[in-house]
Amino acid sequence: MSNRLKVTPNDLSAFWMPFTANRQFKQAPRMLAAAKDMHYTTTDGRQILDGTAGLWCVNAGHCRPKITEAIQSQAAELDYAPAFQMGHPIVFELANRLVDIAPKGMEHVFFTNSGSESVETALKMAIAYHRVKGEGARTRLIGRERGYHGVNFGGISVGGIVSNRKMFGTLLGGVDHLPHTHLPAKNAYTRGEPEYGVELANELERIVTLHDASTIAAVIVEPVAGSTGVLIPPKGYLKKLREICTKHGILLIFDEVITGFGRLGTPFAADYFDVTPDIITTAKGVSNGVIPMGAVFVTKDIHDAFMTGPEHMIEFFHGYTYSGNPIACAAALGTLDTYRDEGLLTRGAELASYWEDALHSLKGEPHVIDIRNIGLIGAIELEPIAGNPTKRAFSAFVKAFERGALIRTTGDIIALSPPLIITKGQIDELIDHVREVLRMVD
Ligand code: PXG
Repeated sequence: MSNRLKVTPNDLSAFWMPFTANRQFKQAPRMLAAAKDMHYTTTDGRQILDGTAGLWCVNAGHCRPKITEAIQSQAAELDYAPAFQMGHPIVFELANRLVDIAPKGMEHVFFTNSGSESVETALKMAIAYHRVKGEGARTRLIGRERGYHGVNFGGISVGGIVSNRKMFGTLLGGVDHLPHTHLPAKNAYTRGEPEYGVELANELERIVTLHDASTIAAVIVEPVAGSTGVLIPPKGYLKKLREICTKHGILLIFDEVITGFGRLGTPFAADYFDVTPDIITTAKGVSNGVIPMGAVFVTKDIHDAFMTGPEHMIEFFHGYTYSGNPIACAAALGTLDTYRDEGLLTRGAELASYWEDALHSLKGEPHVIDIRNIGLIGAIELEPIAGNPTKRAFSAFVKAFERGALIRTTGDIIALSPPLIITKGQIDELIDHVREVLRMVD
């Protein structure tokens, strides 16, 4: 560890931390100084088992050599190239490599710098697509309750997490929401996809009847809702959504920012559920979280619809200064090499049943009211403390960190999503940490 990293800053006030209880944190900071493979090292030298792949992004584990080396050499060779009206070779190489592993039908890639930007890009593409096809009245966007699509205005408008919305005014107009699919009374302790709830997809028909299909551009859902606390789609639900969208000429967007790049044991959730959307938004795992990057996959039909008009004209008035940044591309190529060489995009499938059994062994532990899992994702829902929601899970998070495990909580739900390199022994270790903290918290 370099000396620079050993120094703990003594004034924490200048940095306004994102999605953080700033005052609590600054009283008792949890500082990470280094990372390798499955572990973080804290500034006081403790090893922390990473149960969350950072924030669902470090799918290949930490400080992997191919990624580190790719970034280092790219930074010394071509640091930045203008993203508009100019190109550089590896952004094209990366797009091809991504299309090669993408679900069938996804033939083009648009680069962004985050999941939030991928979502905004997809929503704008959907609306503009209908317009270039001569259906400019199709502007409505349909999201889902409890959905998380990042923090920009489009994303929070189609999203369905109230605390992310209520402070920010009127949001985008012309948005409606499907009901969420969480049915604990019927589906608690389901292993994998729940039995009950496919009929909730029919709510889309009701929304279409209300607004008329001719006004609706797209439906956006997370195939597995992550941030809200891991909601796994009921059997047949996503297929049903696909059918209804196709019937009414509505684009289906899968937000795979979390599920993309091996999280479910398949390269993408579209592969897992055998449902092909029209647009897939990704970020996080595309570059192993190491350099910010997002990628939006689209079908040939969508891409080609824009390729009309005079050839010197820009076809899509959208893009970011850092779209396809060379160093981010190098990181992504190093990431894809690591995934390929270690079989990580399908490793989750080999571990899924072990993971499932380990998680469900927590049934009966104090406060547990539901356990859910799919691929290498798990959630343990806790009974909230009466009058003090989120406190119990937050205490579990703090205690787990003190014991040596990084877990993630949202509301009173513990969410787990380890790097895809985790061993069976480390799965046992992680679950034992959770078991112990459940026995410790009030
Ligand atoms: N869509 C989905 C489905 C996401 O999960 C985003 C968009 C936004 O990505 P960016 O890169 O703009 O943050 C996300 C992000 C958590 C957690 O603990 C989840 C996310 C981010 C941070 C924490 O559940 N998801």
